[in-house]
Formats: sequence, C-alpha cells, structure tokens
Amino acid sequence: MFTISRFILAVAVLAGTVFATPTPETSLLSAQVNNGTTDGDFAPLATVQFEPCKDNNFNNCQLFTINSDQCYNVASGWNDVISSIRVLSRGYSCYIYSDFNCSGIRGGPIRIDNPHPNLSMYGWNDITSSYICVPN
Ligand SMILES: [Ca+2]
Repeated sequence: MFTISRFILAVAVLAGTVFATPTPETSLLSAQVNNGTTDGDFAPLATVQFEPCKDNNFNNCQLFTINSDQCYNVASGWNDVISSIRVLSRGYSCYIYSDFNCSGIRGGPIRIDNPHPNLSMYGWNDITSSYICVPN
C-alpha cells in the first residue's frame, strides 16, 4: 500500500513537470514574425514645378523641378530679384523666405490656384532668397 502511494505521487510530479515545460515551437514562431522587411520605409520623393520670375506678370522666368519637403536656396543670379512667382504642380504649397536656408521672414503659401504676378503687392519684391514646397 505504501509503495503504490509513492508511485502515484511520483507520476503526478512528473506529469506536472511535463505540462509546465514551454513548447519550443513558440519561440520559432516569434522569430518568423519578426523577420519583416523595411522596403516600405523609403517612398520616392515627390517633385514640384516651381517657377520664379525676375519681372512682374511672369516675365523673365525659369522653371525649376524640385523635391517636396526640401529647402532650396535660389539659383545663382536669382537672389533678391524675384518679382513674380507661380507653382505649376497641383497639390503643393510653396513658401518663400527672405533669407537663405528657409530662414528670416516667410511668405506664402503659393499654390497652383493662386499665382503671384506681382510680389510687390505683398512687400515681397526682390526679397526671396530660399523656398520650400510641401504637400497641401
Ligand atoms: Ca533676401
């Protein structure tokens, strides 16, 4: 009688040990789920057509194709000479700045549906030194 009781107790302890042991498949599954790629993290930059002009009413212009969300200093020969300006790409707002590196006073937004043929109306004639365009 005493021997049989000890045997049953030993079986019960062993069974408990088996059920408490975690199954190795669990960690295998976690490793597979975490094996993702990062392809979606790098979307191509959108380009914007931005046209500054040295004279009023869009005369003496140059068309620039630029990346959105990136500050540009004006090209050589274009500092403090812009008198009219327009954006030819739908869906973007462009801002002009009185100083380089998008600093100083900010003007805008300039969008495809509100070209600026005469910047002197806003006190902005021959002031622009840098600009940036961002999605609306
Ligand atoms: Ca300036």
